[in-house]
Amino acid sequence: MPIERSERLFINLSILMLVIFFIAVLVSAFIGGLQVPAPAGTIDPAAINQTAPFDNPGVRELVPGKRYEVVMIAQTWAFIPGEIRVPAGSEVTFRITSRDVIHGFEITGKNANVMLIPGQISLVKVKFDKPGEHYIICHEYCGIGHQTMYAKIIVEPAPQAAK
Ligand SMILES: [Cu+2]
Repeated sequence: MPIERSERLFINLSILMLVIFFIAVLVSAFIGGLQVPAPAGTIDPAAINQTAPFDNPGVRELVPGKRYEVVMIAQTWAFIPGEIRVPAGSEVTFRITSRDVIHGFEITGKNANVMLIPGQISLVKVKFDKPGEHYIICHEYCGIGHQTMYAKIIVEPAPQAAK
């Protein structure tokens, strides 16, 4: 059965678009550092205060000056802890959950953006190369105090290497 010329053109355009989008996915995954959210565990939101590690939120040093873990709780309308200090050149894994409603987690100037769902634990890995300040902001509307919900990340100059 012959295919009409205009139909053939649209079939070819559709195939071309699939190829372009597939290449875009590969580029963002391998060059853009795309992080696909993966389930990192579940938690009973009512028992956060009794469940490790969320019973003790804060910054943990895994490898001094290089690798850190931040255990963080989002709740209306704050992130706990509200201020984080790490040295430049460190890789930080954020382990976050929400105590009450759905919150957002975005780090300004970084490739980090997840939703925080009560009962779910999210993991985000971020590298901080240069000294400076970043903000963690909530991007899911979570009530009348939503616009005040943020935390600060202070990236301090790396300590001089011992000679
Ligand atoms: Cu919010």
